Amino acid sequence: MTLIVALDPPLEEDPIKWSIGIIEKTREYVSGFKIGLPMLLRTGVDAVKQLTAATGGSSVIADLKLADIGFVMSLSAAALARAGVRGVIAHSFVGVRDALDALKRTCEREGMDLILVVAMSHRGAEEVMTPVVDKLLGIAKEVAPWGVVLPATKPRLIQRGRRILGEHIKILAPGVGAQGARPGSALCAGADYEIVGRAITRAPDPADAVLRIRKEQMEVVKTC
Ligand code: BMP
Repeated sequence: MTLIVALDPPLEEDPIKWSIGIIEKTREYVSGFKIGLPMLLRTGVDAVKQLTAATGGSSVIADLKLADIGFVMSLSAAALARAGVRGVIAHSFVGVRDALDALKRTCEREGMDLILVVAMSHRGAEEVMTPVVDKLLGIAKEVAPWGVVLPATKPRLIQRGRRILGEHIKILAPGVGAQGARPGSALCAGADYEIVGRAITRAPDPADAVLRIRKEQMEVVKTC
């Protein structure tokens, strides 16, 4: 399956109840779920165990976009691993030595997937990140994480990432739906998963939204 649901709960909802509701409606049709700071700040890491238990085997990725020295990033990753979180997202721009090298060792020790942000979906990413994308891809290649984040809104960056990183590193692409990219377009460019948040979680019927997005992914992939 090629879909990951981004769970970013509305402030007026109970974040855990709201997330479990979405997880139960969609888990059989998706590869996993992504949680981030808006959730973790409100629930703390222990409550995340309820989410990882509710997924029934699909994975939960913690999108903290870590960007610190290796020692500190490792503390965050290890705390998440102990709550049953399967993967953690860090920024690639912090570099390898004393940073991502240490985080990678921690992830290996904790049995966790490391995912590095190489480029981003929003327009401001053109100011600093996109101009140095080859450098960031070089860091990702050296670290050899389980996966990288490349934006669905900029398919040429996904194509470039696939060419430079080869076939073994997974590409996760956010930006489908609310940010404008069409379901399936990032898969056509070389991504393994599309990350979709609001187009699913804010839909009146999230299960129906997932099914429609999957159908569109399949139709688009047939034409690429
Ligand atoms: P939505 O489909 O509602 O736009 O959500 C996209 C999700 O992907 C959000 O959780 C956001 O943090 C994440 N994301 C993104 O939108 N762009 C990036 O470049 C990197 C991300 O992690």
